[in-house]
Amino acid sequence: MKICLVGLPLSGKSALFSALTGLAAAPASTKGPEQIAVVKVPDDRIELLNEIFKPRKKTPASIEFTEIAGLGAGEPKKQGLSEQYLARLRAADALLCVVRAFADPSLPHPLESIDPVRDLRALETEFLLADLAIVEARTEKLTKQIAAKKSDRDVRELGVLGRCRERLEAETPLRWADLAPDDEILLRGYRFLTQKPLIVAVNLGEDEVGRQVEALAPFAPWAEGPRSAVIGLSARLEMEIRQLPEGEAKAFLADFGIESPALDKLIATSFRLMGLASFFTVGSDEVKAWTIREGMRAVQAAGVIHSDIERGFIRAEVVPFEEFAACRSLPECRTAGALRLEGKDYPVQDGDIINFRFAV
Ligand SMILES: Nc1nc2c(ncn2[C@@H]2O[C@H](COP(=O)(O)OP(=O)(O)OP(=O)(O)O)[C@@H](O)[C@H]2O)c(=O)[nH]1
Ligand SMILES: [Mg+2]
Repeated sequence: MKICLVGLPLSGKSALFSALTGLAAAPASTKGPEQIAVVKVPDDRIELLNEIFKPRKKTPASIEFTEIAGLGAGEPKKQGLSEQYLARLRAADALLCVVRAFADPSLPHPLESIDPVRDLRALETEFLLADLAIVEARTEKLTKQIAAKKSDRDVRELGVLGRCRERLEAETPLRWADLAPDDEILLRGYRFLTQKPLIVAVNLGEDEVGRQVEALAPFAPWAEGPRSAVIGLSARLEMEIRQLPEGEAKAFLADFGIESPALDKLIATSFRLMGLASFFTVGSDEVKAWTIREGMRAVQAAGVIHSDIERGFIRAEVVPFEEFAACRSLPECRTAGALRLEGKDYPVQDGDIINFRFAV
């Protein structure tokens, strides 16, 4: 799962990215104009499983963050985003928009004043226009196709695109457009930017991070809207925290009136917004979090581990996490009746501990 960092120049993307790479499971790699970091998803549950099973190996879930080279200063105003830039954004599963709220007279803002809501709107407008361009091109093509040879599927798609156009023209991002689930599925192939989950990282000044309520109030629509979230942080502080020895971080945070680093929350929020969930496999060899889409069926979840387990699926032995945490061992769970046998169609729940029975 990939999250792409976007933002105006000097908004703090690289600072945030280095904070994230400080947490990376694998070293950050640089591939041409983009840098990639694979970041572990913080999860108390896997820590508890680790404590109980004392496995040789612990594997938490991870997600990938990419920073792509910044937008040119005047770019959003002039000719829109380049096709190459857009293609990179479209490949992402979610967007992390970094907007600058910190003031620093030595760093000129590309739009000359500090106004993070304006910056966010400017970026969203670019995304809306990019989506609208796709809708228009496809509508034209479908209209011709239907005139030549009418098919139900094409007619339906044209209808959905019409609804998208209405929303986009009213400046409603598609993630907030309240489309029917069937419409959403039909649209997936387009990889619309405004349909992707959006995390807004408001890069606050060091003097503001301790009292965020006021600074974040203007972001209420993003905080409240479906599939979007807002997180206030100081990218510079987050980066500095990663470089401190464990014991010193708390005191450092306290100096700025913050309890805990924002990065854990950012990663966990991203994971949730993308509609992801974890199930666990446990044992003395390895305790591992597997990433699935929320509500995935047991047989599909088995396939995430190995296609053989999916093919030869017999049943899943499932213990919900809370019940495991109470019993603290699988035999205890069995005795307590907390271990259930589930079939192929069981919708896996976040936190389930699963042992798949299979035969190939
Ligand atoms: N005061 C302050 N400065 C910051 C903060 N975050 C970043 N900066 C500074 O802002 C400048 C730009 O930060 P970057 O992280 O390089 O910004 P960027 O978005 O990656 O910029 P481009 O890659 O050029 O688009 C650097 O000098 C940072 O040290 C912050 O939270 N507070
Ligand atoms: Mg940068």
